[in-house]
Amino acid sequence: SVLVEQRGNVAIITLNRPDKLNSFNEVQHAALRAALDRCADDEACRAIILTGAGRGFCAGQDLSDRDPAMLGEAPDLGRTLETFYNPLVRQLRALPKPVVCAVNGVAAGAGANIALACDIVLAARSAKFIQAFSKIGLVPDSGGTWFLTRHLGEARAKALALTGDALSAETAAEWGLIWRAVDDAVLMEEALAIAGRLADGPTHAYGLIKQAIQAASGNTLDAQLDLERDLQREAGRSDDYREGVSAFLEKRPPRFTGL
Ligand code: LHQ
Repeated sequence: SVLVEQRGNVAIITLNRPDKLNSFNEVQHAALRAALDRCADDEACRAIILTGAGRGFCAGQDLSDRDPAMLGEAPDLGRTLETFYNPLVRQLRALPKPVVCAVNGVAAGAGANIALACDIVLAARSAKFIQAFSKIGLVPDSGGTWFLTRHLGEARAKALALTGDALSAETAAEWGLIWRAVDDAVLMEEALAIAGRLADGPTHAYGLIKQAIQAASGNTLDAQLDLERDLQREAGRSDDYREGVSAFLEKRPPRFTGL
């Protein structure tokens, strides 16, 4: 249910249940988590692209999955989140390598919020982001209430979550929810260009940059200055820092190893 293709130092991970708009069942959860783990551990993997097969990116939970834990007499959806969705969101955020999400089509429910958990989100102009949860009597999950509120503010976050209305890729980009909307035909080309560039970059520093930016909105300036000091101390001891400065002084492009 997940395809993994290695292109140079970029791993392309494709959610692959197109007849169900790549919605998640347990098998797809396990396959995605394993693919992300493998890339985290593999020095040859220095950037990831997450995308979907077919016309959609991901429609969230597979609602046709007859798992009694989800539709029985007393379902415990909190447990489903704790077991599957929350660890996935935490894994994407903690992964010390950049994750580019190429949203190729509709991203609904948890599918939208998993996209937003990635580091750089590119979307095809035809793609839509839908907080579909309220339409089935649920609450946005997988970080949705956090990402929407942080990126958009309460007014837009609440309206999107309460109405479940679709947000176009273009508006999502204008509002600062995602990085860019691009023409459908060039989505993968653009995603590969960004991921390829990042895969040639100072991977260790990128991991630290993720940490710093993710910590920022929960920190005071004082605490953030301390964190930057600690992370910069670490970055300053990397091979790539030495290489970056040498290359600058020698007026040549750097050859980063990620170490
Ligand atoms: C689907 C799905 C789907 C199964 C399309 N499941 N088949 C966490 C904790 C525990 C439990 C609950 O959930 C969660 C997190 C969540 O993600 S809750 C939110 C779950 N997702 C949704 O509510 C979205 C449901 N889907 C839709 O509203 C529409 O399909 C969208 C707006 C995504 C796309 O609409 P269309 O482009 O018109 O496509 P479609 O509806 O015709 O779907 C195409 C096929 O995919 C269709 O199958 P069929 O056999 O009729 O061709 C759909 O049944 C199937 N599909 N989403 N989530």
